[in-house]
This record gives sequence, C-alpha cells and structure tokens, in this order.
Amino acid sequence: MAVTGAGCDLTYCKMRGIVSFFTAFIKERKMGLNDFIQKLGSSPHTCRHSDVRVFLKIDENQNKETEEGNRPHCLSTPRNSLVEENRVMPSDFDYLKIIGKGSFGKVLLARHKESEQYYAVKVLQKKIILKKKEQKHIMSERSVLLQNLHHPFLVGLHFSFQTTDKLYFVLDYVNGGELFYHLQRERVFLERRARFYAAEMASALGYLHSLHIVYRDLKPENILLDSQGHIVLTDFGLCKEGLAPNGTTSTFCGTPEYLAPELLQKQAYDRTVDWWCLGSVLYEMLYGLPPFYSRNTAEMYSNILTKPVELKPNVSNAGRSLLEGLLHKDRAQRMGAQNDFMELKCHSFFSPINWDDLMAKKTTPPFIPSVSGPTDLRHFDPEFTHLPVPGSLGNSDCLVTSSLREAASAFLGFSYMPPSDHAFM
Ligand code: ISQ
Repeated sequence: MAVTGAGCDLTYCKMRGIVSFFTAFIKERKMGLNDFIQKLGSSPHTCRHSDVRVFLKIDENQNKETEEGNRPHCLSTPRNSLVEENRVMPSDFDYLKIIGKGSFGKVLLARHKESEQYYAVKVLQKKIILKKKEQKHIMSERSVLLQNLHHPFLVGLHFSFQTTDKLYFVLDYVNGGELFYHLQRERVFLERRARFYAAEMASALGYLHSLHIVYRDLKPENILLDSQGHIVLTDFGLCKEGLAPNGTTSTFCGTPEYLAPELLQKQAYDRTVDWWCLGSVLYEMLYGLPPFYSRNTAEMYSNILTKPVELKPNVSNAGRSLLEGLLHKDRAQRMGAQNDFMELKCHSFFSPINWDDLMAKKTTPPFIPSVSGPTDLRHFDPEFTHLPVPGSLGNSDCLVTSSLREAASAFLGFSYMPPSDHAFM
C-alpha cells in the first residue's frame, strides 16, 4: 500500500478524522517510547549505565544472566510501569494452527486466552525482513493499517507488537478461504457472482483511495472470503514461498499476472494501478484465466505491455466494456483515471448493485462457504495447516545476539495498541 497527497476542506467527518488521528498518534508515540525503553533494556551495555538503571528501576541484585548472552532481565520482566502498562504479548495467545506461510514468516490461527476471541496472527522474522531490506515497507504497511482503517471489506488490525526477533500483527480472522481457491474449484463464476465480488473489492479500493492510499498488491492470495461469503482484502506482503522470482523486488512477489504495465516497467504509478488489478481479477473470474496469461513468463510480460486484451463474447457487453476500461494499458485513459471509484460505480455492469446495501452488508452473498465454526479450517491449504506450530511463538524469551539487537532498533515504534474502545471485547 502507498499513501498519496492530502486533501483540503475541513468537514465534520474530517474533524473526526483529525481527532482520531491525534488520538492514534499519541498512542503510537507512547508505544514508540515503550519500544525505545525495551530497546534500552535489551542492551546489556546500556543496562549497565547507572542513569539507565535508575530510569528503568532495575534492582542491582537482579539481571545476573545478561552477561551470558541470555535475554536481559529488564526486557523479559519489564519493571518500568510504561513498559508493563497495556502490553499485549505473544504469551497472551494460544497458537492453534498455521494457516499461511510466506518468505518473511507465518500467519497463525490464535485464540486470545482471556477473551477467547479468535485472531489471525501474522508473525514476521525481523532478521529476514532486514536481510531483504524490507523494513521500510513493513513499517509503512503498518502505519497505513494504523490510520484507523475501518471498512467492511478490509481486514482489521487489532494490535501489533514485537519481541526481540519477531513482529506480530493481530488481525481479524476469516475462514471462508481464498477467493481463488473457490474459483479454481469452479473454473469460472457466473456474472452475478463475479459482479458481487468485484463490487465489494471496488468499494474497499475506493475507500483506500479516498484516504490517499494505493493498495497496489491486489492478488489472489490477498483476497479472502469470510464465513458469510463477503470479501476481505488483506495485504501484508506475504508471498507464498517459491513464487517470488529470485533477485527481484517485492513488487514481483506472488502473482506477476496482475502487474500493471507501469509497474512492470518500473514507471511512476498512481491509484489507477488498483483499477488495472481489479480488471485482472474480474477477467479471471469471468474467463477462468488472467487476461494476458502465458505459461511462459517472458511472453506474459510482453503480452501485458503490448497485446490488446482479448474479450471473447461469452461475457455480456457491459462486462466486456468494463474490462476494456479497466485494462487500458495507458493509465491516463484507464477507467477511474478521472473520477476514481465513482466512474466504476456508474458503469452499467454494476447497475444491479445497490451500493448502500452492499456497504451495509445487506446484499446477500451469492455463495456462502460452508464452515462449522471458527476452528473449521477446511478452506485453508493443508500444506500449511498440517505443519507443526512452533512452541516458541507464545514465549517472548529468546537469546539476544548482536544481530537481534540491530534488528530491534530497525523496528522502533512498531508496536500498536488501539484506543481502548477497540481493545479485546
Ligand atoms: C485473516 N484470516 C485468515 C487468514 C489471513 C491471512 C492473512 C491475513 C489475514 C488473515
């Protein structure tokens, strides 16, 4: 995701936005200070300094084990009230199953011990992020997620926190499966069903654009269904292992089929890249393959850049006209270039959609994934769910080596607690 320029008029809505922005900002700063204090405490060198010891209220008789390279006591047992207060910790959760895996880490189904609520917890390894020089990307994704994003078709972030070696995102958990898991089983969707999913995705993208955020990474593994059959977009830079071509940037991680020509050519891009991606998803839902697909990746890239989109007549005129507009290679002529989401909303393909009902989730989804309850994992890939859950996840203790200390400093300010009304309920 990316954030673009800001707007100007001050309305009641914006005023509310400003208030919640500052509330989040203050909270974030406080968590940043907590992280800083944790970092102070994680360094045996600074721990020894008398001013630091007074500040952190470290008892002279404690902390004997730090010299041996173990986790310093002041980090594993925070004594400072700022550190103790409000902390969410890995050990607050039971980790039940792995439900996704990527090059940076894993996504797990977890239950918050106290509230018994289920969450998807994404755990990323700091060392791997640093090695791939992705910390800026991860931190900016986190800050985008923190902008009080609330939309019915976007996954919600409840908390983020970190230990010396890992970053944790506590997210809404949904178990209807990836949209493309269902598409693969059925090959194509009827137009009514494809329209419903495209409309929900478009409204989520329009919402992000209204906040000057470009999603940029709409791809099959980021599009999930909840148990009711509604779309949930996730975007956390997790690409499935083995799909990322070696030595390329994270832009190419995952599915290259949906890459807009401007991204492929590493040119400037704007929010219209999201409308290209939506066009690609809609095309695949209606025709069963991505628009410029070839088994030969070089040929597919060349098709994206030069080949006119092929629109066979088994899709309605309205559907083909929308696809043609969204899959315009020139982003200045692409549908949405002038009036963004409003242009799509007014297109005849979407005329059966009542947008207010859609946003209120009053439109009955065309398909309801069968799940018996939150722990029903039938729509997740057994390749993940059969993996053993690492016991170390719920235990924040770990060895502090010099590379871990370096890792800790790269993620100062990562941790996030929501305003209290969003806490575990
Ligand atoms: C929420 N629920 C299930 C799986 C997920 C994967 C990634 C991000 C959020 C998720």
